[in-house]
Amino acid sequence: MKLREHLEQQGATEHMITLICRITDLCKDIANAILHQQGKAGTVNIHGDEQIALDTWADDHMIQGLRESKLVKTVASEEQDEVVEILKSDGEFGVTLDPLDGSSLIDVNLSIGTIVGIFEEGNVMEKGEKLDAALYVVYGPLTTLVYTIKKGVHEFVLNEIGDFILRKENLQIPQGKLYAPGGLAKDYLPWHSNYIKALGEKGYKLRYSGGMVPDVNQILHKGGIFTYPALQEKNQGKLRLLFECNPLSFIIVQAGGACSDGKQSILTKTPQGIGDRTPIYVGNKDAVLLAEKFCYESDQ
Ligand code: AFP
Repeated sequence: MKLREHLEQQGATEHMITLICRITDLCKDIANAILHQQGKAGTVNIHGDEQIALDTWADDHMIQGLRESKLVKTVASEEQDEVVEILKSDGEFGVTLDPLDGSSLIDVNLSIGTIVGIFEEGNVMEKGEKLDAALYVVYGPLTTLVYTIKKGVHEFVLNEIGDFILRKENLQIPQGKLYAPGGLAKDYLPWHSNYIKALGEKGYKLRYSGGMVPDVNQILHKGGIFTYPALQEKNQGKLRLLFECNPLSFIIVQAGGACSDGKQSILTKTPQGIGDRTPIYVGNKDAVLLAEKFCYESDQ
């Protein structure tokens, strides 16, 4: 089954179907562009991440494609300093974008991804729990798409003639024992170090690539926990609330998992600014609850 047919079967609105199909067509262009990626752009985004030419190209390409769709009112992109207002739009959607997450991994041939959050009412500075849809694409040995419109989590694979074909329907995160621990161990807070140690003692196996999209995708399929914690000098960690943590947490929660910043669900956090970062624990409920237990006990 092709993506559009599946979206229709899910009862998505025509505008949502058109928007998601447009976004995934843009991701196909990114998949092609990765094969011919250029060198560094010599620029840095507001988060201080060096931008390669492909980062800026992918960002421009996606924003232009959303503009032409005439369905999108606002776009917040990891590569932009502020929210982009699309004035001549007939639509109301708000879209958050991480056009090319993990781009520093391309030159060592590791998988990377695109992350998208969709709000029907246009305001991209909403809590993650207000998302109406979310999707990610993994550019790896396969190009796969995972999406939800709050009616299950579904995976598609790009075939040889450029169609996303249904691969797995109604994905539920299995109980598993993989852990993907981001950040430098020397910078961990004591309670987080104790948490990671406890996972090891429980028999969890380390699987971490440095690409959030493939790492979280692996947790969705095999179970366990992805974390990028608060650090000694960075109490909000590294990963962005709007562009990375909200859409991916939304998908994992829709697949029966859980998410937290150590104290509360990530999806309940009200964004204060486009560049907000947050500590993140996302995956099986028991592993997320264990992190919150360690965090709580550290405050006593
Ligand atoms: P880049 O986009 O700069 O490669 O960073 C990728 C990322 O934002 C996210 O995809 C990873 O989970 C995280 O950073 C890896 O960060 P560390 O390199 O500090 O582990």
